[in-house]
Formats: sequence, structure tokens, C-alpha cells
Amino acid sequence: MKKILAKISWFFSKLFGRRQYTSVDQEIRRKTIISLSVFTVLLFSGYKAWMWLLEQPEDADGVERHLRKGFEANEKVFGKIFSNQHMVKTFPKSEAAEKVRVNGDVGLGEGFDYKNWVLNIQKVSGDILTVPLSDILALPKTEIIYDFKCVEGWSQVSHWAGVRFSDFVEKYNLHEEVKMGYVGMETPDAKYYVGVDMASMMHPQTLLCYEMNNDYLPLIQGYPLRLIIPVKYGIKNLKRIGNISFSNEKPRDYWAENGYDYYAGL
Ligand SMILES: Nc1nc2c(c(=O)[nH]1)N[C@H]1C(S)=C(S)[C@@H](COP(=O)(O)O)O[C@H]1N2
Ligand SMILES: [Mo]
Repeated sequence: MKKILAKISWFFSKLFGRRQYTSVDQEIRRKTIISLSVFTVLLFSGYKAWMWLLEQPEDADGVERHLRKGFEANEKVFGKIFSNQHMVKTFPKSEAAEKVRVNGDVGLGEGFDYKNWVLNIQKVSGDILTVPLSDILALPKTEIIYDFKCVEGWSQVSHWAGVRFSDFVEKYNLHEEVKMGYVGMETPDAKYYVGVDMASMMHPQTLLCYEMNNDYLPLIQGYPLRLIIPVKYGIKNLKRIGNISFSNEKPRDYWAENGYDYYAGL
């Protein structure tokens, strides 16, 4: 063993040691050997790393686990830190669109019994709290005019009003509930559903919204109650809320299931 080590150190001292060169040829040869060895080592380690990545097990949806970890880390940073700690820019009423764009009708099917609608809140105790529209209309009203953004690439300044989710929480003593990490919401028929992190739900611009342009919401825009959550893309702004629940696991989310970022933060 000692002999081998001595041989190796002799080789390296020859290669890198400070010496007088007898010719330019020798100097060139030495530099070529060094470059070739460095290149070989880099090539080999690159190949090894690539093979290692290929050998990693895949998730059910075919995404390499280690790449997936990268995505998830990004989601955590961008979803949690950036999206819910700032106020979204607001606009004067004069800039709000009169004809508000309509997009997405999943869960807004025919046969909705709007006269008997109530909001169902699943409490952590297991009890269900039911709140009729008249009680929601009686809570303090907050308005917002902001640039609503859809992931499909359009945006529009629009004018909404409703009760802040955080005010609703106070009014109905949902203090145990908001200790949880996420809020799950779905349409009465459960066909469209979203999950939102608690910090974004408790953001002062997040509304349980019942008005657009000083009037009730049109049916296609979520009458009687929708979510307006300016720190998120349109996909999270669920129209026609039927049920609300709380959990520490991520609630199911319609567009996350279809490959979009779970947090969809702005
Ligand atoms: N119930 C329900 N809510 C929904 C959708 C949907 O398909 N069904 N689409 C979402 C998307 S992608 C967007 S951009 C907004 C559009 O809201 P608007 O129709 O009021 O413009 O609603 C969101 N909420
Ligand atoms: Mo959207």
C-alpha cells in the first residue's frame, strides 16, 4: 500500500511539481496531460451523475423523484413566502371593466337550487355550521378593484365586494379551524374544488364575494358566493362556494390535479 502511495505521489510531483523545463515541447506535453486528465474526470463524473439520475425511481405520474423535490421546494418558497405577504395593487373604480370576462364553468351546471343555497362549514369538531346568504350580507362589506389574472394569459381590472374571509372567521369563531394549514372549498355539486394555504386565505384582500360592479354576482360568475383571492391566479377563485373545510394536508385541487402549480400564487 505504502509503495502504491509513493508511486502516486511521485507521479503527481512529476506532473505538477515546479521544475526547470528543458524544452517548450516538454511544457506543452505536461499541460496536455493535465487537461486530458481533468477532462476525463469531468466526463466520468458527469456520466455517473446522469446514470444515477436515470436509476432513480419515478413517481406515479412519471416525474423523477429528485426533480420532483426541486419542484416542491420551489412551490414552498414561491407559494408561501411571496404570494401572501404583500398587498395586491388596487385601482380606482373608473378603471374597472363594465363587461367582466367569464371563464370556466366547471361545477356551475344546470339544476342548481339557488333559493335553498346555504354555505356549509365543516368545523374541526366535526359539526357542520350552515350560514344563509342573508347572514353573510349582514357582515361588514369590503370592496376591491384589482387586476384579476388568469393563467391562460389574460387579465382584467374588475370590481368585487364581499366579506373578508378573516372577518368571517372572527364572526363565526373559527379560531380552531384557522390553526390548520389549508382551507378546502368546493362547489355544491363538488365538481370544482380548490385548496388554499391558510396565510393566503387570511390575507386582508381575500373575500367571500357576493357582488360584482355593485350588483349580485351573475349565476355564471358564482352567484350567490364566490372566492376572490387577489394573491392567487384565477384558477383558485372558486365560483359558487358550497362547502368549506379545514385540514393540515393539502385539500384536493382541480387544476393542481391537472398539472398546475398547487399554490398558483402571484
Ligand atoms: N366553479 C368554478 N369556478 C371557477 C372556474 C370554474 O371552471 N368553475 N374557473 C376558474 C378560472 S380558470 C378563472 S380564470 C376564474 C374566472 O372567473 P370569471 O368567470 O368571473 O372571470 O374562475 C375560476 N373559478
Ligand atoms: Mo383561469
